Amino acid sequence: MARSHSCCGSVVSLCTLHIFLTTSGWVELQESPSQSPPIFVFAQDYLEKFYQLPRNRFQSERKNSTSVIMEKLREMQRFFGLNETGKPNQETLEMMQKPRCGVPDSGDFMLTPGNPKWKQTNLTYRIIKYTPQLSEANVETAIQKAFQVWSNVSPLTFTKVSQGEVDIRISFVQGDHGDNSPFDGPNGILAHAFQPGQGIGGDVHFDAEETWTENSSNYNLFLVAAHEVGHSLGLSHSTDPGALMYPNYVFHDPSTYTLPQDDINGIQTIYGKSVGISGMFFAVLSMVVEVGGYPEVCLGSVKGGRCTLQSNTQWGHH
Ligand SMILES: [Ca+2]
Ligand SMILES: [Zn+2]
Ligand SMILES: [Zn+2]
Repeated sequence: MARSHSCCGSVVSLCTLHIFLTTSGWVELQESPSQSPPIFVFAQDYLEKFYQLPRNRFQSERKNSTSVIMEKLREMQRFFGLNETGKPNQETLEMMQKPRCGVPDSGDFMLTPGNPKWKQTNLTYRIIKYTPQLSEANVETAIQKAFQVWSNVSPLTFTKVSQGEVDIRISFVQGDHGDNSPFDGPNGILAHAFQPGQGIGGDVHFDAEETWTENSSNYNLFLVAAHEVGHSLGLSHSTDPGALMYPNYVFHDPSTYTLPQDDINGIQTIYGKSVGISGMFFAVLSMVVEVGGYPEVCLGSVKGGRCTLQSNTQWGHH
């Protein structure tokens, strides 16, 4: 895994801060003058965003919730496979600095509880708002490839629509954009997406203040989009650092990217496997019945239940 482990990360530089663990388990900070925000605010903010630590409206309330914070810290450390100390030690703070998805690692995300899924397998999407950093064609290619990662291993199909109502709306937005989950400027939270459902359900938002790329520099749009589409389809975060649904951004070469087994298992648990050979058989049968003749034999590879025919026409399953 090509995971980056830089100490002086991009969100908040913690390297020059000295941390002393107190007997109560929380921290006292010895800050160099320009360091802001302090670590405990940073750590609490992280736990509030991603581990459902209740938000305290007043600074004074924070003092009373040390045990709650420690429990949430342990939960976070458990998720990332760190030592479950309940204390914001160096490795914990470094993990919190990594750029990541805005969807929480535990509990329900904004919408309906349970395990929502799309009832139909033929889904539509629309790119509502583009980023000026990439050409529209490049954005469309990245998004299309992101959907393909999932359609390759499931019965799902995705069709791009340019007008009207669709299942999955995609947009680049910044700051507070009306869904109670504001973006935070460059780095930090890169994007988020909603579970399957009506209205905002399934929608994908990218932080428009990130630098979006089609290469290895931060942040590769295809990789982030493929992750977010996983949420749009009903998947939550994986603790497997190799999985696409791992919450932190990890670069992989997009040109050779294949979906890790953990994610394949996840999507197939919800929607079943791609229709594959047996589905092809029935598709051929129905085609014979329909046109009263024999179709061309599938010579190409069967990908995502699709067969590329000799005549170069594609057909799938229903
Ligand atoms: Ca951001
Ligand atoms: Zn995510
Ligand atoms: Zn949003």
